Amino acid sequence: QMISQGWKYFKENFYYFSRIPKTWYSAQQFCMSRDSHLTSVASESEQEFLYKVAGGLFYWIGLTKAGSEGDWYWVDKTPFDKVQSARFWIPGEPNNFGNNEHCANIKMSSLQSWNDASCDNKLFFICKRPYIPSEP
Ligand code: 2F8
Ligand code: CA
Repeated sequence: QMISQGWKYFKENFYYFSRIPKTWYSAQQFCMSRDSHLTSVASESEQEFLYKVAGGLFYWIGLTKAGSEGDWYWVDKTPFDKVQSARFWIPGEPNNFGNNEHCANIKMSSLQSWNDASCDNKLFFICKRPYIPSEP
């Protein structure tokens, strides 16, 4: 069987850790061109997997804001659980610094690792796509 080159497997999904920095939007475009999206983070074990592979470098994740309230949502359509997700922000974040921080990244090598930043920053990024077994 062909193994997805450059993609890491974890619990039913493949993850791609880019080596080239892009704006949040360009990163999401890149992920979509590879049948994926910027990653969602739906559990503590997933968060732990991601920050450990990230190794202290900054990576965009698939969390951004929409609507008049500026509510956070996952670009892969995973429902955003504000209460369960609160523990993954760096203390004091998200702070919408300069009123221009509408995209989230993994900034720290820690369970509390997320920061909101300007979507125009060029960062590495993480794509996620489900592993779909094919029939024999
Ligand atoms: O102190 C936290 C603060 O640090 C930076 O702003 C000075 C970050 N900016 C970027 O990463 C672009 C803020 O997002 C962060 O809240
Ligand atoms: Ca911030």
